[in-house]
Amino acid sequence: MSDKPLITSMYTADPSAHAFEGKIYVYPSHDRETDIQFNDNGDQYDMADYHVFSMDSITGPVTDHGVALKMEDIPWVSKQLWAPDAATKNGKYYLYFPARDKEGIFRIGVAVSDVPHGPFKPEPTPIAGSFTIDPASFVDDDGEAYLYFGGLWGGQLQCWETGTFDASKSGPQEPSGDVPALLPRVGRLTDDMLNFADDVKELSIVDAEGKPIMADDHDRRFFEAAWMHKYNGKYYFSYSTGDTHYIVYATGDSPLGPFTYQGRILEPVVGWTTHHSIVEFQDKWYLFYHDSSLSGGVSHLRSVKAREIVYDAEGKISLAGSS
Ligand code: FUB
Repeated sequence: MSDKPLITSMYTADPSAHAFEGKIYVYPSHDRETDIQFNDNGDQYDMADYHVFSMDSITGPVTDHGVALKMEDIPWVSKQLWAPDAATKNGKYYLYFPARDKEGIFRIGVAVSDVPHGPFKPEPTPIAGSFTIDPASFVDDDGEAYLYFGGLWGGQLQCWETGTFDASKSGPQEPSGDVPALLPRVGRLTDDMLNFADDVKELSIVDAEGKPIMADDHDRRFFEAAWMHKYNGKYYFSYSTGDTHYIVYATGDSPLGPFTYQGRILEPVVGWTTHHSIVEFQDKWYLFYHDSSLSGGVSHLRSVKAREIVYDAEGKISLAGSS
């Protein structure tokens, strides 16, 4: 497979890829130019709509299905349509997306369509009990659906340590020292996919000795870009380490964890952010990710790419052709 961007007609990032109806559908962020000052709060990531893309084959042409959802149509949103994901259940398609509400607090919304490419009709309010960014949906083989989410710094996860929003912790800050790292969150979804079925929980990530990954362990602690997939009966939770720029993963026996850290999938790419998804299509597995090479390294102008991944006999992941 080539290392070229899949889409060159616009900047796209945070690709959530799914095999729906015999095709690959990609649900990315739609990056755009902005004159907003760059900062570590991510204000320059000022996206206003989503396009959906599909491919009949991993090397085939990419179809742009046009605007699937835009900010003006979502009553509760003030700005920043960040990394989305999609799911299907009960014959319908659901687009989950984070955005700032009118108070500037990130919440997660859901929008519904009869077809995988949309357009999607947004619910009038964010999902009750939702907060922070980067929703990743996962429908298990038994039909139970889950939403994983969370993101540090601009993503505001550190503002929710006490359970209510603490604005004084906004911006590029997080716990440090001899304390466990902040954890991503998971919520079980109701059968209609529009609400959390019960309280959102922390998703435990531990090392090989069963000890929590610590706050100062920036090579391994969760930062953002949650993703869940299942391979050979095991649950794989993968994520970005943010300021150390790795995509890493942990495995477990339940979609609710605990998860044991396993290793890296992707080394740092051109640009600050790294964000991915993992999907099986036509008996092969692919990592969708982004980098900023097409824009010459501008961190908020990214492009989606794909690489094949393989598993060894123990279920460890590596990029195809890398070992
Ligand atoms: O695209 C905006 C933000 O950048 C995403 O929500 C993060 O995961 C990072 O990729």
